[in-house]
Amino acid sequence: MRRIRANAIAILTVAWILGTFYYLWQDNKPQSSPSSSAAQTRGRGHGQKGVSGRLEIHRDDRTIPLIVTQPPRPEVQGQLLGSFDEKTYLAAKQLKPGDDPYREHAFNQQESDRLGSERAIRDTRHYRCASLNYDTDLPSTSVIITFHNEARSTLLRTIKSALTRSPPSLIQEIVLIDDFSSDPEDCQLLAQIPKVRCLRNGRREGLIRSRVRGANTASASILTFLDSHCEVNSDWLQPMIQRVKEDHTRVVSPIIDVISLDNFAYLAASADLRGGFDWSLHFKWEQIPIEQKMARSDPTQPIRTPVIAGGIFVMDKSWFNHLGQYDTHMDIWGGENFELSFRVWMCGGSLEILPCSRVGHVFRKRHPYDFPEGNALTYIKNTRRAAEVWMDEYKQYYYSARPSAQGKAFGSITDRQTLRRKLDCKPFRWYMENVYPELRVPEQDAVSSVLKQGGLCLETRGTDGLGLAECRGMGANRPQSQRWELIEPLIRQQDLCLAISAFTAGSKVKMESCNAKEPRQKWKPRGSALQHMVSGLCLDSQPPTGPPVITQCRPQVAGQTWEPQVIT
Ligand code: UD2
Ligand code: MN
Repeated sequence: MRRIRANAIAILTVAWILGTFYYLWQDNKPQSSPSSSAAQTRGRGHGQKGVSGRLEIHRDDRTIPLIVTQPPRPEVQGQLLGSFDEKTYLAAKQLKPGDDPYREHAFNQQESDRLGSERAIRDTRHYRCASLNYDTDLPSTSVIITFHNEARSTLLRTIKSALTRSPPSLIQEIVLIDDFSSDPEDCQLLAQIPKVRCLRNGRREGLIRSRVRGANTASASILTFLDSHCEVNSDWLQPMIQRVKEDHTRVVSPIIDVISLDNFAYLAASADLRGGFDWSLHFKWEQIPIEQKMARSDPTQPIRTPVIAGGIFVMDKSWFNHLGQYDTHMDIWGGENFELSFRVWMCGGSLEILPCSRVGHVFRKRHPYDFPEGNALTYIKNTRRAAEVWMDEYKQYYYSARPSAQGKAFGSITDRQTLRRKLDCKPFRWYMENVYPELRVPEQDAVSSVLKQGGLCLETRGTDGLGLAECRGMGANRPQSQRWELIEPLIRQQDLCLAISAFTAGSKVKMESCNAKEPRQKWKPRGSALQHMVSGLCLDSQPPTGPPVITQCRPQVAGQTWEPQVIT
């Protein structure tokens, strides 16, 4: 009896020591330089320390006991995978000696293959999350994963982690959409796994149309979208389904942890971030505003977010359909997360990040796949559609930040405009004031002036005409046509700017869409004159009130004397 007890103690001690070493080793593994702006801000600032025999992670100011998400037991594995033969599936796509492991997928495929499809990862949630309770009758979900030439090991890990780390009753099905990958078997073979279905596109559609196809065949009332290189963490699903069950207009995301693209280490992301963007519609993670952070007494509470990253979220299926799914004229990749985010907020819903839900994702530095129309043009087309349909007068800031978008084709947006009217969505101004007041409008500080010459004011007429006229109104009553913003190098009126029609003396001056990079629109003050920077000629109104032209600069000539007067 005593021997048995002694043995048990010895085994436990050895297991404890091994466990300790494993986690120390995991935490000290070289951490990759993160692959994107997302990863740069995510996964920062944690260290580890042992306190009186108990391992703890210190992150920010909180102490998180080390809880580990274990891989499933082998007998559970068997039931989970059905007739699917994992070994053969993975072996068929192994790298050959000498192959560059980053070439095909822009992450270290060798490391992913080596890891296998399941492993223990750290439970990265705040410790309080583990004691939260969820309804026992939560509705089930259809998990939708679209992919184009994904590595087999990462795709399988996404699926298996979802199956093993979710209560089985919550996973109705996993719908894979193979977006015309080179090898149809990547998807077909996976359909041998119970609950997994595979749809293959007959041509490359891009992730937006692929997700819509998946959503249209989904049988559950709740949709869960995942990228094809994720790994979900403990209890990732319950918090998201709970929030959507309570209010079907909520669209919720997990905190997206970072899976290193070099060594596949699973790294905790900061819990103080939300989704944001700049005027070029470039997504970024940003700190929660300080007032909101101060007001957060409970770290398990949802975080309101102006936009979602796009790849990982849960949404009620009828709400997804009611709001118009996605803009299916967007191609391949990019911009759909803004379109969806604006639409959700402006049409009566909300977006949240749930700190008690964690999903790992491999952030990459480049796209490993081709864009049939080119990467830049596709991004412009997609974001331009989002800006044109949803951003109202604020779209001018998008065009100033992304001048190359002007004149690029973006197809017809009539259907989406009709949708916006039908849904009776709020204006973008509302979104700016209520959802994202932290997004500064570039010209907010710019002051309006009148441009006086003698007693007359420069004004716009019709679409692109200009002339001098009697100055009208005072202060707020000044007409729009006589208000100018002088923001070097532009002389601006709303989204139109003063431009020369040619670089020679005598050329007419007209109004056109602003573009700070356009040489014809660049001006600077020179004494009391306004000089065109490239031609060196000066703005001149031909006597007495004729349309302005550019002429040789001559000091103190009446037609070249402009007096900007700030409108107060
Ligand atoms: C982020 C999102 C991604 C999407 C994208 C903007 C996360 C974690 N990821 O970029 O979901 O919202 O921003 O559009 O928030 N794919 C196809 N067909 C294609 C191209 C891609 O099916 O033609 C798949 C791809 O295999 C992957 C998913 O779409 O599963 C997203 O693509 P990504 O991983 O290259 O995008 P990512 O994470 O850089
Ligand atoms: Mn991705």
